[in-house]
Amino acid sequence: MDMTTSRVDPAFREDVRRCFDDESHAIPARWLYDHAGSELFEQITELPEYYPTRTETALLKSYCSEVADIGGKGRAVIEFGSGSSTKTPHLIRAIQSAAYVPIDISGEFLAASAAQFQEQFPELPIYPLEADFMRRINLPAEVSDIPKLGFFPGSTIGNMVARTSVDLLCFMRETLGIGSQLLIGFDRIKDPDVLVAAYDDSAGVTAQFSLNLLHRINREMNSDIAVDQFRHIAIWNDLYARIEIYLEAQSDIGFSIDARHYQMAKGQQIHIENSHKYGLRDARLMLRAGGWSPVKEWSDENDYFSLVLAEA
Ligand code: AVJ
Repeated sequence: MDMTTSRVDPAFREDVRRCFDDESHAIPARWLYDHAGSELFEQITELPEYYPTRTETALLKSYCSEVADIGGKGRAVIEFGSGSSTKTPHLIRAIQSAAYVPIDISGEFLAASAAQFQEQFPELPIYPLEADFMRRINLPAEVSDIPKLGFFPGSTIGNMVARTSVDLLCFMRETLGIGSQLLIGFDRIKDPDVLVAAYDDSAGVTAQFSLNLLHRINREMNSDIAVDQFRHIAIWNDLYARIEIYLEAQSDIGFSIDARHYQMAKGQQIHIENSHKYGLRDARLMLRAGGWSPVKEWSDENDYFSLVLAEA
């Protein structure tokens, strides 16, 4: 069996082809998270410049017990984009969760972290779900009668443009049901230098994370992109309040993907990620547009990051 082509997700193939065929030169950010990408992202979360993870984790540690007090107690936690699930134990413990449903697009990564989680919580029923949460999801029947708390940390919502975020929040409301709660992280608007440094770290880990997308195309789609001919770029777009990440060709370059030939000129860019930042009122409005009522919010002393609890 030809492993290089058999593993490819048809939706990934389609998005990559579209990127080069119609010259949109954009690939959705979710394809950054194959196994290697998920591992690189874990490394990003430990970088000195990358403040979101440690700031949000500290907020969770300090305020999880309040979530329990505002009706979170005993709920099943449904985590959208669970990755390595490192923040979740605080929440599970604080609300004495009845069950845990981690949802992630990287199946291999999901299985490993679910197993690790089970060791930490031997009694907790865990139902891992390998899925792209941007498409509609059916929750396991085992949690259908348990009140739910959606958990969407990390400002993952920031990868989406506003209308996609609102669509997702609407999906989540349908999936979780009326009376559910949602605990969601929003990265805040701040000094652009701090933001750019967080997405262009001095150790070059974020660059590796971005460039892994090209390696992934090479691995999965029979292609021969010279990855070392591309450079990772992070810029702050103030009008859209977002960090934009590009891969820029450093020379005129030709490559083939799945036997189709493509050409990029020196300086041409592939747009691979947006990371939107929010004012608190932006966050509240976004939630309300998606059918969620903000209940309470917590921020760190610098207002670098906020956690918002909302109700459907
Ligand atoms: C996982 C989408 C929240 O936007 O901060 C980090 C992804 N990309 N560094 C973010 C990311 C480059 C991250 N999110």
